Amino acid sequence: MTTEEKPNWYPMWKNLKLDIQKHDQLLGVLPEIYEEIYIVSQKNRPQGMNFFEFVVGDIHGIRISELVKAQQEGKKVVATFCLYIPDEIITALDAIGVGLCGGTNFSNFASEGLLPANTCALIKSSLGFGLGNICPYYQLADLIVGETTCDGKKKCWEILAKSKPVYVVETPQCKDRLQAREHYLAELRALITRLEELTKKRLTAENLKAAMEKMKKKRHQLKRVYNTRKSDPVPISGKDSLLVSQIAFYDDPDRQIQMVGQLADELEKRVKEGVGALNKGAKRILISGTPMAIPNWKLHHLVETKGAAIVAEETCTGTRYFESDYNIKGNTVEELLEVLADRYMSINCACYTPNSGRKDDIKRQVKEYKADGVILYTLSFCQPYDIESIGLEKDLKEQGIPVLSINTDYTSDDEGQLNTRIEAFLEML
Ligand code: BJ8
Repeated sequence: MTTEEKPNWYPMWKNLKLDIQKHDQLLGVLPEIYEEIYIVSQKNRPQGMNFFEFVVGDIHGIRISELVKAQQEGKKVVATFCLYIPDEIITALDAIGVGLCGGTNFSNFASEGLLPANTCALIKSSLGFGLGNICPYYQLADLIVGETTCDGKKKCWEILAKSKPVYVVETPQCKDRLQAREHYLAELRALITRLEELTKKRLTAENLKAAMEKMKKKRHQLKRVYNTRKSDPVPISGKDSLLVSQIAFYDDPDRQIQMVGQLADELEKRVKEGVGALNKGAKRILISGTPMAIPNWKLHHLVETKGAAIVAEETCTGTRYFESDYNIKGNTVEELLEVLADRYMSINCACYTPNSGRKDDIKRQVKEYKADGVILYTLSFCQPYDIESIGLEKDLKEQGIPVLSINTDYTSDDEGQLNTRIEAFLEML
């Protein structure tokens, strides 16, 4: 099977003749996409991006060796797909958490026949990565922890469970209710029991507190990077910043604290010196919507190659990942779990009803990041975000905020149409 028989992702895929079912060939492909799609047209990049470039170029290299070594030493690898599964609990039990996802359609062949055609690209891609044995992170996972957010993911766990141990956390649907908090807490306790069985470790107030401190520091460094994007000129492109967030999901947290921290130092210096990755006065765009998993850089590429700057992403691969914070208060596991529950349930995902907090987040971020306009980004067939985008578009426009709604997938089929719409939107700002 060649890529020519498959839907294209970006035009370069048409020229690649490789057997996409062969994992070793795929290892060489990601850096190639990265070179062709990612690097092109990026200027005046921060030096600190060298590390992140290395990590994405080596996506199946050093980190995978580290995970293999850790497993040989008795540690467990726990894979998750959603922000509502607390990294703190996994880390406290001395396991390694990796956020899995899928940002390309080259893995779809492996999920064909298992999912309806009108399934969101992220689910198709993620399942394909797992079932097609393409992604070594799936292969290494000792346990996959799913959740009951959207319907597509709920059904996806049943399919994945045929080939991997899967545990599903029942996340609540109406988070504003008191019983939703109690339910989430009960689900976290059940998750802890499952993870304690897996790791043969016990969750204590001490190890949980230490993990909370680590995750807090990691998110703080990402927040520093995002804060620098509030300046004009932006010291880092949206594309680079997105890559930094994407890598945060699978790289070692201690290394992330160090390397994202170093990048933030450099960006803060750039801000003081007025150094930009895009021109001063460039149109400033806030993206809001569905997550963008590696190597989904499509929208950032299309917007920033037109000279505009993406200044923030109100997505799970953006501000939703790090904005909610906590004060680490409490001396018992129960008290700390309550702090965690409040932190996680304050993330505003469209899978909740109602989800009015997201609208407030977008309006606040438009001000904070001085955005000239908002692009509402929805992966095709993602009903929760698709439906929310209609009301959001109307509401933001009424507030005088220019909005462009984009519904797309991982193919390049709509690239011409998107270019026209984005150009018209930027001209209008
Ligand atoms: S907290 S956004 S990571 S659920 S795009 S698979 S919603 S059909 S990813 Fe998500 Fe957690 Fe929410 Fe974030 Fe379903 Fe939509 Fe696909 Fe999605």
